[in-house]
Amino acid sequence: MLNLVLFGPPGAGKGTQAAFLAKAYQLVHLSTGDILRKEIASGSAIGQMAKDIISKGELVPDSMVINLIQDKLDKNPSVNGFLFDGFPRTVPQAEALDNLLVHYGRNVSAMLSLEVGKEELIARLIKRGVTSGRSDDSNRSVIENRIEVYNQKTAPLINYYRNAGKYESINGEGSLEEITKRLKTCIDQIPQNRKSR
Ligand code: B4P
Repeated sequence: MLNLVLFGPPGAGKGTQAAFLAKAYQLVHLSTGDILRKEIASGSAIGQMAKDIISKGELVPDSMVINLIQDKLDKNPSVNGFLFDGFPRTVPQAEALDNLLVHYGRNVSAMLSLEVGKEELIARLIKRGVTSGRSDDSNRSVIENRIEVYNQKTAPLINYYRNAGKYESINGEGSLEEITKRLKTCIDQIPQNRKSR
């Protein structure tokens, strides 16, 4: 089994690369950003709560995303593995994920961290904002706030996974194909004992 956390700041290419990797390794792709955007589009109670938070570039409450992920794990009991994209984003989320995976007899095989410079991140998100219609890609100050929130609340996860011996750093700049190749090389080198559950 292979359970991967695809990690990085907003605009690092998580969603982009997750699509390639999920297909290549036959993993269930779980993007909390995509799940929340579907909740917003459907007008659900969760979506209504998340909408304003996301448009300001803040994180939704931990309990909300943990429950959404738990629901997806419940619905996919016997799959090859999961690709977590945009989750966990805080230390309490990472702890909750570890506990949930233990419950299902799984563990995190590796955390793949895409490294991209701040100006490149901003340029990518502004470009996407022109066509995506996403409220959180709408202006530079919201994008800068997302990067700030990442630095304060999400970057500490690097140490969390480093301490667990699961942190892998990958250069996230270059062509899509080059980055996919780097990620695959890294995944293929994960020791077998980390892929056994
Ligand atoms: P996400 O959907 O996860 O948004 P994101 O961080 O911007 O990542 P995304 O995957 O969309 O972008 P990507 O880097 O692929 O989250 C949105 C919001 O939901 C969060 O801000 C938060 O409010 C909330 N949320 C989600 N998960 C949460 C959680 N766990 N806890 C609390 N709140 C949560 O790519 C960006 C752009 O770069 C794309 O346009 C792509 O085409 C381009 N790109 C990618 N690779 C490139 C490359 N190599 N070269 C050039 N461009 C590239």
